[in-house]
Amino acid sequence: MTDTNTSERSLVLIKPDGFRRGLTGEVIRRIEAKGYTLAALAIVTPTREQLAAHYAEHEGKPFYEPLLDFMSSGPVTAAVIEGQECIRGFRSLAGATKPTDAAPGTIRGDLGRKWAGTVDENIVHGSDSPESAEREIGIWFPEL
Ligand code: DAT
Ligand code: MG
Repeated sequence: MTDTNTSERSLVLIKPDGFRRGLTGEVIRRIEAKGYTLAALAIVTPTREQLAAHYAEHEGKPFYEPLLDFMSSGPVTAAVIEGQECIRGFRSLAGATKPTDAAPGTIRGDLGRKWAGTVDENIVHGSDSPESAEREIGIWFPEL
């Protein structure tokens, strides 16, 4: 990973499990406490089309349909966050994909756990590269 002085933007989603459990404020608190700023914030009930675009890279995988079902099961909070290296930094705050493996201190490690079902419910999404971030921001905040 190259370090950069240029401010970047990342797309964060607080997924339906996080929204239902009332963890929206806690996730935003951690983002702000880290020092990143909010550039956009919205509560959205995602459409299937939005989710298919967002998760296009996973189409055909065994967890793809359960993932779309889960992600369309209720409102999500979408945010654009800003700051130097915030893409990598938020992934670090979020922790490993599987909440069982995510380190304590991370969002998924502290607040998530394994539940019954095919898909890993893990509270948050964060973009994984500058290219993904710009693509995903276009899906959730077409006006930006
Ligand atoms: P991440 O969200 O950490 O970037 P990802 O992009 O590989 O992970 O996968 C998207 C989501 O799909 C992930 O947050 C949870 C779910 N998922 C990924 N791999 C899975 C698996 N092997 N079994 C069940 N769900 C999975
Ligand atoms: Mg991903």
